[in-house]
Amino acid sequence: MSDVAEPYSTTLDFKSWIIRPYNKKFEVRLRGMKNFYSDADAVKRMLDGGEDPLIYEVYECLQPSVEGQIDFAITVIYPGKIGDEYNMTRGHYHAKEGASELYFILQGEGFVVMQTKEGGMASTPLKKGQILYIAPRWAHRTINTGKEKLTFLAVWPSDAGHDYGTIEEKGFRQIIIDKNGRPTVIENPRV
Ligand code: S6P
Ligand code: ZN
Repeated sequence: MSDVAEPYSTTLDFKSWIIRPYNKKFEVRLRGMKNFYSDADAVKRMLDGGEDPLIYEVYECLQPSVEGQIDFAITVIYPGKIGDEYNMTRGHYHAKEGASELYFILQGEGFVVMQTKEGGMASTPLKKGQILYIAPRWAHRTINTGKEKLTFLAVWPSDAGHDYGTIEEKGFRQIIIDKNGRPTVIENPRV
């Protein structure tokens, strides 16, 4: 029986939208994702000025990375901008190309931008109650364009793996910026 995973449960608090217990938590501040923003000057100005804001945090329930298991996590993206670009996750491809994912939006508003290595591009506005299916091969980044936290539950195969390097090096082809006070999807000038 020793190699049989045990069932368990955790609880989602409907006020704070945090799950407890979780088995891993990570926080991403600006310094930790400085190469992911398109406005390098704005990033440098903030960091040189001693500002290193918390952009997002993730509460994860991870299983062993084997086929058949699923991982899940709550992501909380804080409101704010770096230059004109809204607070967002780094974004990634799943290393295992056949791995898909589900997002359940719990709080706030924003966008998800998605792309494939074959040139596919998609962007979808997100609001509370929405369920987003991220098909295999689509890289995904979530952006908070609102004034409150953007919080969502993600569920994905435990053996998916995460490729951040491709996005860090090449950027997303579409980014979401504040243009005259409105979230606007534009082509990334850096790409
Ligand atoms: C994992 C899933 C999410 C993200 C989280 C942070 O497959 O997509 O739990 O890990 O939203 O984003 P990122 O791009 O830093 O992993
Ligand atoms: Zn993912």
